Amino acid sequence: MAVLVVIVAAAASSVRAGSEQDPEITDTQGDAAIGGVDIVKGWFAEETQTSFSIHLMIADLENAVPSGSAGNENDFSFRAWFVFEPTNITYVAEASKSVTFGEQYKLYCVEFENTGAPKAMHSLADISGEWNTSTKQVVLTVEKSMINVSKIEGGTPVYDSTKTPKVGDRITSPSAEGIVWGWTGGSPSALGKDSTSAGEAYTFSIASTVSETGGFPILMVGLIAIILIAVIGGVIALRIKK
Ligand SMILES: [Ca+2]
Repeated sequence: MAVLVVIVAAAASSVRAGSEQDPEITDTQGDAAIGGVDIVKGWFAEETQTSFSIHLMIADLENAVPSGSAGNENDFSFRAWFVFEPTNITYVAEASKSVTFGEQYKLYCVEFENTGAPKAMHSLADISGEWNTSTKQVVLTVEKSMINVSKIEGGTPVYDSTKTPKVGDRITSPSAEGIVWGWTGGSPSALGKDSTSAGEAYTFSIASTVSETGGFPILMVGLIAIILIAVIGGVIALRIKK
């Protein structure tokens, strides 16, 4: 029986998704330099065969109201950063609100300097999202087929659709940032920023080893059956010996 418990526990821990109660990203409340960007937590959830969602909870999201006029405005953006482990490519899902462009949701991949500092964000696609002041959440939904960059060569993303997330693949080191951008005469400068690099690895939990209806994985049923047969066989063999 102990063997069964160990195997079932191992199967459960290999698939994990975040939640509001168990977020991958946590940050102090009340530490933001400017109102409207105080990140408190973030989590990766609602995973299906083809997509997953990133939730960022902002304590004072109701204060994230763009102001000013075109060419001289304060805009807000929230970014969730994560690394897709098999390719080591860093992605950014971004929600932004601005006077000029309104509400926008985008996915980028990130190019780094040799020093490890971010060099450029390459725009990959528009994504769907929600900016909800009543739940204090910004939700970004990423299609897995968009996570298809294998490397960045000469400043250009190189696509390889075989590199999209598969069973057991991981996204690691998730982090988040909230930014207020000041645009004066077309040149942006960061007015205020709240960010956290805290995070845990998140394992993609899709596909055939996990039933879509939440049923028991067929592989696990097979394993347990084999163990039961072995145990029963052992007991019978011992009795015959006696
Ligand atoms: Ca904070």
